Parts: sequence; structure tokens; C-alpha cells
Amino acid sequence: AVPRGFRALDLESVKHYVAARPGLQQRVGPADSVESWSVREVGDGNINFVFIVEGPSGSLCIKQALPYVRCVGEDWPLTQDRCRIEAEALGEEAAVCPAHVPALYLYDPAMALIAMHFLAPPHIILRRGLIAGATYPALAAHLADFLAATLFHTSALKLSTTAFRQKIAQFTNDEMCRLTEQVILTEPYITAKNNRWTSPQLDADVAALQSDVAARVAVSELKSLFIGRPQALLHGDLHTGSIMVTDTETAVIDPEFAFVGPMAFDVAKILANLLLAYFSTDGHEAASGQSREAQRAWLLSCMRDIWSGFTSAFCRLWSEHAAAGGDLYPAALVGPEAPAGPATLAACQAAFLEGLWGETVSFMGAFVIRRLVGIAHVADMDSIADPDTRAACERRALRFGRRMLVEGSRSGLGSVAALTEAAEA
Ligand code: ADP
Ligand code: SR1
Ligand code: MG
Ligand code: MG
Ligand code: MG
Repeated sequence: AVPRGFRALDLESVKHYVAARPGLQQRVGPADSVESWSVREVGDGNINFVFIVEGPSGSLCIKQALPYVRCVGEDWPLTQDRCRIEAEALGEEAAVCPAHVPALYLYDPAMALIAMHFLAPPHIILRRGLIAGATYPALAAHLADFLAATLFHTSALKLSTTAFRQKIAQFTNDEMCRLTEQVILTEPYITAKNNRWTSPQLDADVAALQSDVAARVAVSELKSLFIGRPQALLHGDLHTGSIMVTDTETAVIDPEFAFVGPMAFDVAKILANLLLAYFSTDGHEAASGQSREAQRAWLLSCMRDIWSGFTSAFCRLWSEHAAAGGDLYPAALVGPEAPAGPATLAACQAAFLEGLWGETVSFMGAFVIRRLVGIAHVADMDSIADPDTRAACERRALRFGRRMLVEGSRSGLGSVAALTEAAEA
């Protein structure tokens, strides 16, 4: 149900909303200057409305969840509890990784709204920067730290199993998880009215995917992981549209899909979206006549650096907490005082990372495929105007996506280096 007292804000009413709340108003300007404030709606995501309010003292970002999916309209109702999830997830992320999360100033449950720090220009959505041909030297290290901190500290490697189960309950996020199950893990593999693709160029490719038994088996296994492997509090939608960057800073926004699920889901989503950017570069090169060779090399090195930086930082945290960590690998088994404790810990970590890589590759496949065949595409591809050029990029991505989904880390994709090499082939 829509919360009591809820009203959708517009360009005018958002100013008065801010002006009436001293904690917000003082960030923008004196209350009597409100008529001079400027407001713009900048929401370019699929789901919500985002306002930037600017005045003589500064600025503020207001994000409001209406009771439906923005890109579809009122025909697709969606829980406004996603705003609570986003506020609470931002809090969890900020507690362990404040450098890479926008500060949250207010959560208003009745208005299904959050107020947060405005990531001012030159901050840009990473996907937009990549489409323009940019590279970001600090990105891989920042994302590696974000992934390691958020995934380690919210797992039972760090928490007691009691605290961990409480987190599962707090972030059940049923409707948002069901949305993911529908649009990522089901619809691309069947005939569904939401699906779209570059037609007629990809018609045969999509028909082949939708009669591909091995792909259906693989995506069904992923759905089983998605619903049945609570490992850590995930961001839940960690694509390149959920990251704002400058040359030196990285901020992760939009965790409204947060839930306790398989760690591979977050790791794979960012890697898959970098790979989509990689496969789109031929199209941007053709349109502009400017070489994307250096960006291509950077995109693949960024994927390698995210994986290696994440796994190093994650295992470092795990080792540092081994003597007094969570209930999953208790000190009595793996702590420095336990007989063979350090050797046991190293073996546990190696087994963990091997399993994580296999799941990551398979999820990457599903994330690439859904952006080519499902309801929500990526601007990396959609911005390639010529349909034949676009379809050529998409076909290459679709084939590689299918390979990742079905083969996982088997047959030539056993490491991130092997995967990036195979993507180039
Ligand atoms: P959705 O949930 O609909 O995807 P997002 O949280 O991704 O919404 O926000 C949509 C857009 O609003 C982003 O792509 C970005 O351009 C802008 N935005 C969101 N949060 C901020 C922020 N804190 N600072 C600056 N811009 C933001
Ligand atoms: C209606 S599908 C919307 C998609 O956009 C979000 O960012 C998620 O990726 C979701 O699957
Ligand atoms: Mg978004
Ligand atoms: Mg969102
Ligand atoms: Mg995706």
C-alpha cells in the first residue's frame, strides 16, 4: 500500500519540501531564498525520480520512489519499501566503505524519499563516461575495496550467524528480488512481451537462445543460487549506471535491490557491464572514426584489476578477522592458535575463491544476455545508431554471454586473465 501522507513531488513542491526541513534547508540556502533555488529532475534510471536542488548555500539530491516502475508507468506497480531498503543499504555500505558511498541525510518513509549528497560535476555516471570513450585509472582499486568491504563485513565470515540471519530478515526485499528473477533470470530465455532486441538482425540469434536447453539449465541453476545462497548483503544492481566517477573518485549509488544473496552476483554485474562496454567499442569507433584501442585495453585490464584487487582485499580482511571473526569459519578451526589453523584458512580461502569465480562467470553471462534481449538494455549498445553495426556488436556479446553462462569457469574461462583473453578473440 502507498504510505499515508505520500505525495509525488514535482519541480516546485520539492523546493518547499526541502525548505520546510531545517536539516535539509540549511544545505541549500536560507528559507527566504527558496524562490531563487533551482531544481531539475535528472532521473535517467529505469525506476525512480531524482531531483537536484541548488541554492545559494549548496545543493542536495532528492530521490523519490513512486508506487510504480518509472520506465514502464503505472501499469507496473512496485513496492515503495525499496526506498527503505536503499536507505538502510546506504547506511550499511557507509559503515564499512564511507569513501565510496554518498552521504545519506534523510530517509522519509511516508514520502518514500531519501535526501543525499549531490555528487556534483565533474562526477558523471560511469556508463556515460565509458560511452564517451573515457578511462578511469582509480576505478578498479576503488571498486575492489567497495566489493571487499561490503561483501566481507556483511557476511557470516564477520558476523555471528544470529546477526547474519537478522540481516537476511531486514533485507528480504521480496518484490525487488522477484523483479530480478523475472527480467534477468527468466524472460530473456522465453517468449515474453517485455523482451526486445535489434530486429530483424538478431532474430535468429534470439530464437536460438530461446530454444537452447543448456542455457535454460544454466540460468535455472543461477536462479537457485540467487534465491538459495545467502552469503552477504549485496548491492543488488551494481552496473555501470550505479557508479558515479571522476578521475580520482568513485561513488556507488542506487542499492534499492539490496538483499542477502550470492557474492558472485555483485562481482559479476560490474564485470559484465564493463564487458558490455568493451563489446560496444567497435560501434562507437565506427561512428566516430576515432580509435578505441586504448579504451578497449583499459576495460579488460580494469576487469582483471577489479577481480584481483577484490580477492586480495577480501582475503586480507578474512585473515585479519580469523582470530575473532564470524561464526562461519570459527577461530577454533581456522584461527592462528588452532592446530594447522593458518594452513586450514589458506585452503578455505582458495576453495572459496575457486567456487566464487565459477559462479561469477556464469552470472556474467546472464547479465550480458539480459541487456541484449530483455526489457532493460544498456546505452552502451543503444547509442550505436546504425542497426547493422549495433547488431554486430550485440551478436558478439550475446555469443560470449552464452558461453559464460553455460560453461562458467570451465573450458577456457578458468581465470579472469583467460576470460579477458577469450573476449578479445
Ligand atoms: P534509479 O533507481 O531510477 O536507477 P538512480 O539512483 O540510478 O535511479 O539515479 C538516477 C540518476 O540520477 C543517476 O543516473 C544520476 O544521474 C542521478 N543521481 C542519482 N543519485 C545522485 C547523486 N547522489 N548525485 C548526483 N546525481 C545522482
Ligand atoms: C524494469 S527492469 C529495470 C532494471 O533496471 C534496474 O536498474 C535493474 O537492473 C532492473 O533489472
Ligand atoms: Mg539506477
Ligand atoms: Mg535503481
Ligand atoms: Mg544487469
